[in-house]
Formats: sequence, structure tokens, C-alpha cells
Amino acid sequence: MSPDSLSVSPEVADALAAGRPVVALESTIISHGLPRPRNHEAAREFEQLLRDRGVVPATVAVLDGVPHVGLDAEGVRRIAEDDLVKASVRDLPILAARGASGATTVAATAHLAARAGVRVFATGGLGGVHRGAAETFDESADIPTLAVTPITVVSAGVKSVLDIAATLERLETLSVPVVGYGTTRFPAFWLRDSGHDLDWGVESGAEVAAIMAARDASGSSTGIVVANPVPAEDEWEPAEHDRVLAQALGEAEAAGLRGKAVTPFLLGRIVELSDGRSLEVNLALARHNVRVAADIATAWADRR
Ligand code: PSU
Ligand code: MN
Repeated sequence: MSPDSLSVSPEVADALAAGRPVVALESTIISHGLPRPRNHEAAREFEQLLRDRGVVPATVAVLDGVPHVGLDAEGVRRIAEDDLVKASVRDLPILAARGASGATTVAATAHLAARAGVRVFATGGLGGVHRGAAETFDESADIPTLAVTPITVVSAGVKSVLDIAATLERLETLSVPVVGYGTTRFPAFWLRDSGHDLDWGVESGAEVAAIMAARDASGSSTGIVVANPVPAEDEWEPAEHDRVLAQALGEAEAAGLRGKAVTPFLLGRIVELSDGRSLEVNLALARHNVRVAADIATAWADRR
């Protein structure tokens, strides 16, 4: 086996070969985005939500140098309990050559899942352009990777810790289609409405699958961002959100954090400062994204 070869689980490979629905799931949200032990429960729950809908889960991670699309129970345990490095696309060849393990970001998950032929991916929030990026150049590799990776990503938008307007501008520049799911407002992760308008809204998985088919037929190979707001009953109270966010951003600034350490720090601090409330919202929106991704993957499989 060459060091970068992809391991697609038998269950995922069978489903892809038979044209049955498959949804990719990322591992950084499990390793670095959610606290233990809730992260392990969440990883299993997201997979089960898919199975309950007749969809095969393809959780993605690099284990001992091998990129996996579809994990067994031990693989899922490892992404939740082992201290895995956070791996974006540029880290993949280094992990492979060293036989090391890593939890994949949205960018790395999209890249590996698309290589395996998986067309739909559910996550929590996308990475984006950080505040202050005009000085730091800190833009997540999630954004440019989606410009060159033919996968449909269901997310609750991007967190309000980022510069949402700049993130939307970058997606426009890179020609990545963005559609709201049941909305024409871009969501802000814990909140349903970032205050930014979208040009397009869709109402069903079938509509997204039709856009995917048209994208393929056009010869384009960009990703598609499906922006899916957290259900109204699960949304975080906006005033509480604003207070906690301001404090966490101030602490990150004071600590002089840079680069890939910023996102995990902010996520962890916001959970602490909100006494777990942000975590409940995070889990609710991620479950909702998994359910919508299941609908899209099912509609996609039905077209074949
Ligand atoms: N946003 C979240 N939760 C997360 C992440 C982003 O709400 O867990 C993770 C995702 O894996 C995303 C990554 O791909 O952080 C982006 O990190 P960076 O900004 O360092 O590219
Ligand atoms: Mn960054």
C-alpha cells in the first residue's frame, strides 16, 4: 500500500458502489470542538441518526498514517479519546509519511471524502475568515478547499467569532455556491441569523440534489455550502451570546493566540463561560445538519 492510500470502510464502499446514500462526518469537531465525554456520545449519535434514516455514515480521520473514510467503533473511540492533532489538507501527506494520526477539519474531511466519491458532508460550523484577518491573513483552509472540492457541506454557517461578512465575500470570490436551507439569511452557528442576506434559499433535499446535478453537468467541481440554521427552539439567547462572545474574544486577544490554536481555544472558552449552554446549542445544530444532510444524500441517491 502506498503511504497515502485511502481506506474506505467496507460498509461505505458497498453503499457507494450500489448508489445508496452516504454522508461524511468530520473528526475535528469530535476531537477539538466538543468536550469529553460528550464528544464520544455525539460521534456515535451522529452516525446513528444517519443509520436510522437508511444513510451510511462515513466518519473521516487519519489513523496511524492511513486516511479513513468510514470508521469502525474503535476508530470512533480513538477520535474521541486519543489526543489527535488537528489535521487540515496540508497535514495529510505528513501524517501519512510518518504513520501518525489526526482529526480532520472540514477542509481535510471534504478532500478525503470527495476522493472516496462521497458527495454530501454534515458538520457543525465551517471555518472562515477570522476577525483581524486584514493584518493576520488568518483564513481557514476550509474556504479555498471548498472552491476545488466537489462535495456539498451542510453547516450552520460560521461562528460569530469569525468575520462573517468577509467569509461570505471569500466564498463569492471563489465561486462557491451558498444556499440557505429554509431561509435566505446566512446563519451564525448558535444564532439563526447573522444579519447577512443570501441570494438563494432552498426548501428540500431534492432541490439541493438538483443543484448538485446541474453543477456536475456544467463541468464545475466546486463544493456547495448549504447554510442550515439551528432550529428556533434550540437557538442561543442573543444577548447571552453577545456577552460570552465578547469576553472569549478579549481573552484570545490578550493571550496573543494565532493560527490553528485560535478556533479550539474560543470554542472551549465559550462552553465554559456559557456554563454549557453553547454546547447544547452546538449539539442541537449539528444533529439538525446531520438530518438535513441525510435528506440531501437520499435525494441524491434517488436521482441515480
Ligand atoms: N467551527 C466550529 N466547530 C469546529 C470547527 C469550526 O464551529 O469544530 C473546526 C472544524 O473542523 C473546521 C476547523 O474545519 O475548526 C477550522 O479551523 P481553522 O480555522 O484553524 O481552519
Ligand atoms: Mn487559521
